[in-house]
Amino acid sequence: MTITPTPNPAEEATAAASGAAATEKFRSRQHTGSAMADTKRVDTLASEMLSAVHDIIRRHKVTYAEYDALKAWLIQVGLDGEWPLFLDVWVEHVVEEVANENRQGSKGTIEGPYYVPDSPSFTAIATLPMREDEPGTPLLFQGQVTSVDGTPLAGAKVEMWHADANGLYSQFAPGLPEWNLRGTVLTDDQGNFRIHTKEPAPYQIPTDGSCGKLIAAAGWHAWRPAHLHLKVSAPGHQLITTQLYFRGGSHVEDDIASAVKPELVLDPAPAASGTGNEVTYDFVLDRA
Ligand code: MBD
Ligand code: FE
Repeated sequence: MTITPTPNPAEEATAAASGAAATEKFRSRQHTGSAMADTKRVDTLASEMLSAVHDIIRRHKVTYAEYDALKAWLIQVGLDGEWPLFLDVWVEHVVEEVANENRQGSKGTIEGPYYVPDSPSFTAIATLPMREDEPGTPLLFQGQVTSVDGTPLAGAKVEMWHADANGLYSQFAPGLPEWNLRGTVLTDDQGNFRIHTKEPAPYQIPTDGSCGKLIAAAGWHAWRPAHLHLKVSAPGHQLITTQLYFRGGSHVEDDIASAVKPELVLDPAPAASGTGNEVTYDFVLDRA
């Protein structure tokens, strides 16, 4: 018997649909099989991971019923396409911590499952692609990209993507324009950029799939604070992947994905234009 996602005639956003899209996008972007070519390294990491599991089983006297529940759940995570979601929510933050521990410049945080490369490109003053009636408070996000020595970086790439006011990401939920709330903005000759968008809302990870089942079974919540995703890059510099949050917003203090850092919390103020809010945030890139 093949197991297929539940039919979804109303084209609602479902865990199965966003999971399948995230899994497919990840697989199409990944060419890094060689990272696992070192036998000694694989031996060390796989052995230690298994030992950690064995230790938990002994300490908590895990039963056959629990072992079978785990097996069924792991199978279902794959069927739901939720491995990218699971890993990015509960594991990636430690990988990011280790990867960026020696950076001098701006803080990074996790990428998450919903990045898409090659979004539409704009010069320094840009409005992200959005629907005519895109809901949400207008937000002007502006700043400067510099090198760690303070040199402005002209032509730096500021890629931004975020959910809409309903918590949906284009290309991972039905009914949204392909590049809704995704764009690549190039800085001007002083390294400056200005991006007009709409403030995102707090975001609940899909609750109708395997990750949702785990959350419910463990008595956790499924929320991430409202956030903007960014990748900032320039020739001769290390790309930074980050997210920015909004002070005082829900779940800034208890992000399910553990991806908030104090340096990443914005303080928007009413915009000088009189419409919506604005905030300035500068990016400092480490040399490559
Ligand atoms: C998201 O939007 C996200 O940013 C992460 C890290 C996990 C799930 C959904
Ligand atoms: Fe996100």
